[in-house]
Amino acid sequence: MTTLSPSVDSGPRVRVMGVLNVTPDSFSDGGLYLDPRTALDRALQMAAEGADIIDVGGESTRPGAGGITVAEEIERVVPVIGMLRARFDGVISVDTSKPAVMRAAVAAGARMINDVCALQREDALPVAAGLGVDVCLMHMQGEPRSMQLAPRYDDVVTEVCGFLQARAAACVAAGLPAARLSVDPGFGFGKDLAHNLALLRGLPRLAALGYPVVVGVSRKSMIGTLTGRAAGDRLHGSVALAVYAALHGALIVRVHDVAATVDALRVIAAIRREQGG
Ligand code: 9MG
Repeated sequence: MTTLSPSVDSGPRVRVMGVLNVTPDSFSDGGLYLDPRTALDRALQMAAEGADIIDVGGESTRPGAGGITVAEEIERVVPVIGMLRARFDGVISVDTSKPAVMRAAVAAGARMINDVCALQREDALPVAAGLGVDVCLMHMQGEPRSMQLAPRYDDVVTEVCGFLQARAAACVAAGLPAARLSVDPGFGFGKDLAHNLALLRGLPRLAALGYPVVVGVSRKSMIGTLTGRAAGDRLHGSVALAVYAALHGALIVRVHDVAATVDALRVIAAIRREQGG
């Protein structure tokens, strides 16, 4: 039996999820990939750079974002997923909270649902359970429109762990196998800088829940606060946090800058292999 903690165990390879926002208004790449062909090219570029998963989203979840209709969201993501399915062997994930979008995306070839609402919307849980795909359950306090106004916790790590554990239990009770689930503390979703830093320190506790932990910090405002840099200039901070997350229990990192992240993770994987062997 190993006595190594997740932070020093050589562990399984950390997977890279590339972000593809087919939206006009996402915080760092909004408007760049609204055209399905341009979106496909970007997805194929991330695949060539080593992405294991491509996460296709049609609705921005940045702080202050408004909503769009089901039809608009399907119109944005389904053509891209359909074209990508024929050209990419890895996992296509759909970033949505809407049951009808989940159904349409899986019919087009998605094999994972990334839900920032953790399947709490009406019908989302039974629909996802019936689709037979993997699901990432993310924590968010509040809703995108207002979540950053005054986030408050007594103990952010304990509360986020408790929420994710309860949502995972609800999924299993609804027939979604535990082996299909991953959990994500939702950096920046109703969290200030101190909450985000506490959650990074608390990653081993999240990993101890027993589900793969997904971490999405790429280009987020916490990096802007720490470095003073704009969203398009946060590569170094993003890679540093992806490496930190990988060393402390994350099994999937959700990133915009795939090539740089893959290189960094390859380097630390080699060190960890030596340590493990
Ligand atoms: C859609 N989306 C935006 N940020 C995210 C994050 O941190 N995690 C996950 N799972 N999805 C996210």
